[in-house]
Amino acid sequence: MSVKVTFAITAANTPLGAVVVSSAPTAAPDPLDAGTAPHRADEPARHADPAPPVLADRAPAAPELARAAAQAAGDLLAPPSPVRLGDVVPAPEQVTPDPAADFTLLPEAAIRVSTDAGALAVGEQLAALLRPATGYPLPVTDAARPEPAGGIALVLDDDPGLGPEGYRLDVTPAGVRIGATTPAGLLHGVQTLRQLFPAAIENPTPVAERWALPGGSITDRPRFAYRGAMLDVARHFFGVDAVLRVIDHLARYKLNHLHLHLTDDQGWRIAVDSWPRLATVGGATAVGDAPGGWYTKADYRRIVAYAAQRHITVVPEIDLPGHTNAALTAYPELAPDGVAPPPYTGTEVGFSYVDPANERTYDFVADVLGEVAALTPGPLLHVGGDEAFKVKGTAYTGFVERAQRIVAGLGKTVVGWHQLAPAAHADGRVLQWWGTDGADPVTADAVRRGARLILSPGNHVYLDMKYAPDTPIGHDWAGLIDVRRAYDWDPGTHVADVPAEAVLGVEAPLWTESVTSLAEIEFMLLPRLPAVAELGWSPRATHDWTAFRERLAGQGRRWTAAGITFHRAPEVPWPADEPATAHIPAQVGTPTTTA
Ligand code: NGO
Repeated sequence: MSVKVTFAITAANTPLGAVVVSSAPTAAPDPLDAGTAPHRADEPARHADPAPPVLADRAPAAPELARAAAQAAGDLLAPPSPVRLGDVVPAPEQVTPDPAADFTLLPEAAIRVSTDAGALAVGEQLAALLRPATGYPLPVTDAARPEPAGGIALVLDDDPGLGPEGYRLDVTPAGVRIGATTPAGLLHGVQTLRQLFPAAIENPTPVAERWALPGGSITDRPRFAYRGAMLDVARHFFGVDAVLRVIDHLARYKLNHLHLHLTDDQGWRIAVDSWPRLATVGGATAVGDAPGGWYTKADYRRIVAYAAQRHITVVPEIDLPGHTNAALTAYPELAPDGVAPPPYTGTEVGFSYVDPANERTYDFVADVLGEVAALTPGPLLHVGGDEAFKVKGTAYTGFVERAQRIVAGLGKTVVGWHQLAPAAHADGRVLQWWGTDGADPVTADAVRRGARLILSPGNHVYLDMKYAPDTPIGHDWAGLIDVRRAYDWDPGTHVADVPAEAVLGVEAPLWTESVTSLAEIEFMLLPRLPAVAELGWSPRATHDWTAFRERLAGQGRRWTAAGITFHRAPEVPWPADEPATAHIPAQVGTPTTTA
């Protein structure tokens, strides 16, 4: 019998009604500058005082002429877009506003896309993002050389300067043009465009709003090639729908890797045909006797495909040789004493391991990694390697070196937690550094031998850490991580004696010992995930906490409109209608168990 957990999500579908947003100043306009004085989108255009009568015996003064001109212009002036061109997270590389070039999307607009299956798929995603709130049909058509023509053009360009993920976005009175060399670049441009619309664009149902965009150009590309988040589905199990929603959050902030921590002491979450009891027995449990569950191969493929459509690569982790109690309950022959341990539903670490001295262990490793590799189109396979406290010295390095060879034999590149460092180098291997002290000579030495790093410093980006002492869930072993702490560090220089070129990028792990629902996942991810995303994407020159917190504040209304839970962190200046609170709203995901 298979047990699956699904989540009934209610908050996401709650229509929130019209949200009218404007960041334009509301101070009285300067009459000399009446032609450009901003006013709110929901107010009638302001008019300057009536011009005084012109006396026949003198020429009109300059202020009088200005007033007359302003009055003549009157309602013909379109209000400016409520969003500024630079109000984007992660911060773009180059922003050139042109206030004279604002554009408003109208009901008859179309999306025109280069003739290419990948570009068309991005066009359809853009349409799906914009249709609910606008209520516009937004047909998607393709052409050899698409033009904005009063709508939006997504164009595959030959511009090597943009790199494989960069894009250029132009907003002009003629429409929007996004150019990129790949569909991935187009999608990143689409995510930027999405943030340039008024926040009400996130509403799931039509809103009466002027869909104005700020004029100008953005040229953008990522600082690091690897930008990721990890979800631990082993301590608590989360169904496919929750994972897909997390993928949406990653895509929104231009992250391109989802690391799934699929196995641990408390549960085994992926079906393996050659060792079926791993899922059926090992998958039945979770922390605190919460419902277990596992992904069938079809479930896993669905996750991989959904991620791939968003240009996100799934990195599966099978944690070895420690963190394996669930596997040992299913196959006691792998345990050092050959005896099945009891299922484990607590939160301690470091006590379990598969026997590195038993040849059968390597059959298990090869079979499991082989099946997972076959399901995974991405190049990376994560073998864990953390906290195997009972497998020491050469027993540990010997095990790791065999596991690394097995991964290479499958045509994949091995990733492991940085505890793998003392083992021999394997071609291309990647270490995920989760230390809390950047002085780490063992890791630096592995880098000298050829390893590259993904940075997940525990005291900056472990999103299972509490924000503050009163955060209702989470750990604090690596300290408290408020938004500023998540943001204020530099992946390029963080680990001593590791050059920036050896840093592949950043990843924010969310361990789930205390996280039990989709609402709690979102509460821990937001607003810290965008901070980590910005470290991975934006050039260091844009790094500025004061500017970041302002831009981040603008995301709050978007999350609210979309029904996404987030922590209203007090250090972020949320708009006045977003009160600062630190509670998790009532559970939005109620686990239901089906046989
Ligand atoms: C550690 C440990 C995990 C815990 C996590 C909790 C790593 C790589 N191993 O990180 O098993 O869940 O801390 O913060």
